[in-house]
Amino acid sequence: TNSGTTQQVDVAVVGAGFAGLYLLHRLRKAGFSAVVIEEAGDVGGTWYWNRYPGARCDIQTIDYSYTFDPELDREWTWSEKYATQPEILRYFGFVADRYDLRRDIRFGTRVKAANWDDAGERWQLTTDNGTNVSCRYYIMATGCLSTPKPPEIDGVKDFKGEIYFTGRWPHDGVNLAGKRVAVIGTGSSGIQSIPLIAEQAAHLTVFQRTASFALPAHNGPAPDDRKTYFEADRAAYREQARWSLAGVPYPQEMAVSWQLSDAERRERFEKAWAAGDLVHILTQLWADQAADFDGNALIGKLIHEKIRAVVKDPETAAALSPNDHPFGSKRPCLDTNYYATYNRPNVTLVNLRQEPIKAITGSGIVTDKRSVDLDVIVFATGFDAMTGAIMAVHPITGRAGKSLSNVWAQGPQTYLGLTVAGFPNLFMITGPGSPSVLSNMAVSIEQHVDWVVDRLAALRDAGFTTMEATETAQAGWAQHMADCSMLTLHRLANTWYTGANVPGKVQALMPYTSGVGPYRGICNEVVSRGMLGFRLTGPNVAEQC
Ligand code: NA7
Repeated sequence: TNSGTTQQVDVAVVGAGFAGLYLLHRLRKAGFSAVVIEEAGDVGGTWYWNRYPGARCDIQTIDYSYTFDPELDREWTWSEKYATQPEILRYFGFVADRYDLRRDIRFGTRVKAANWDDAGERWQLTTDNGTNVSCRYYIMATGCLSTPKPPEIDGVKDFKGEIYFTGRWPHDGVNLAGKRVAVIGTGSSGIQSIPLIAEQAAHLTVFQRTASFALPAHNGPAPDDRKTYFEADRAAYREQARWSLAGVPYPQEMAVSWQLSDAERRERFEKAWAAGDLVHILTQLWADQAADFDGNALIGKLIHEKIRAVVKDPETAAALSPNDHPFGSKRPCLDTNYYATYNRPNVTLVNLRQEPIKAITGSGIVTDKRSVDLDVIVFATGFDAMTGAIMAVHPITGRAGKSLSNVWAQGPQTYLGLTVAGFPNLFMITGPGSPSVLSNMAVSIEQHVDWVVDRLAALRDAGFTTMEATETAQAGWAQHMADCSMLTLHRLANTWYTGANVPGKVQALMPYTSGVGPYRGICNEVVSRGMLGFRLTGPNVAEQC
């Protein structure tokens, strides 16, 4: 309902991507009125914005799908092992149509401020186009990699040519034919786009700060072994994914590296290289690959060999071979022709470790050693990950006038990655503290959405009106997060997982590192133990702790 210029709903959601669409569907089915507020012109989230050449999913699309409705699962078949961005965007359009979701989504709208009204027990949202929103529950479905990082390089404004960000690629494409192009950044976005940009451009100069580990995607039809496994019993396959480490059904590897001979290790590695699957190579080589420095270092050496075998110029091969972080501690990439692209005569790699960028000028990029004239600069420089979209986009003010950016000044604090003490009835999907970016997002998103909507329905049915994490529970989660992260190698790399990619950002390992299955077990236990760690209140019920 609308009162004046304020829309009254039970639940407001920000974001109409993978999470927001499923939230809207589940909220409606649970009997809540809901509105989704979305800045973009249509559904799709990440896949709406990231339209750069070569943009693809790098979790197999058989696994990167909604699973909540077996009929939907049957109605949609992906054309490839790794779908392209346009196909994934079509999928979200299909889902939005199938469940008639668009009528409750306000496109082209931003939330400018969100304030908790303690007396009314509601969130009051100010939007940038007229109607404000008053809601009992406020849910951030804003994604983990949604806010592009500013370029942080002097002189960007002086550049007279064209500038593009992979994460905000123009919808009608970019003509790079015959142009002198630079790509800055060699994470997933750079590695996916560089081979295609090289085919179009007159000359491509890649500016690399940290080399990423990349392995060939071997894209094509979905592999037979996986398809057979999936088709044999779809429900069992999905259930196994839900209780797995990374949200893709693979068994726990038991053999540790030193139990295997060189030949056995090489055989496993070659199999992983041929599989072209990140989750396979990140979990199936040997049991100590992600926890033990020496067990891990064996993988780096094997990948360096692969790079040397493809890249003809030894200096370029050496620069492309990561030697400053353990394999998997920074997100590895899947590529199609990435390393081979450096054998093209029209491609140059600039190693910023040896010659940092001094400035961008009117005509190009100047490093300590050279000056490169350019028509186009592409920033594939990443995102203010995990907290950016929640914190930077608008002020969120909770109980007692406390703002989330102040509360998180020393790093994000959450309970289960879903809630924050002092912010009643606020939820985050794939927030910091959730396994999200270390998993198949599809599995994490569905689990978070189900858990949140189930709680809201249970609260309503029991007469509660607010739900808030206690400080004690939140401190406990921080301790548990820290304990888990000491068991992995993620803490040894400067990455967007730790906030290191954004100058001035507080350093903390943001995702939960022990996997989606154990995480799901904890969330279930919180419920079975009477909402352990949450304070619930309501007009007709005594306060519970
Ligand atoms: P990433 O993975 O954060 O990659 C960004 C890249 O840009 C990375 O190589 C950075 O080097 C580089 N970068 C960032 N800022 C600069 C500056 N100022 N100068 C030079 N180089 C810079 O983002 P992506 O978009 O590629 O991928 C994001 C995720 O999307 C990916 O992990 C998948 O989950 C899908 P650095 O490593 O910081 O030295």
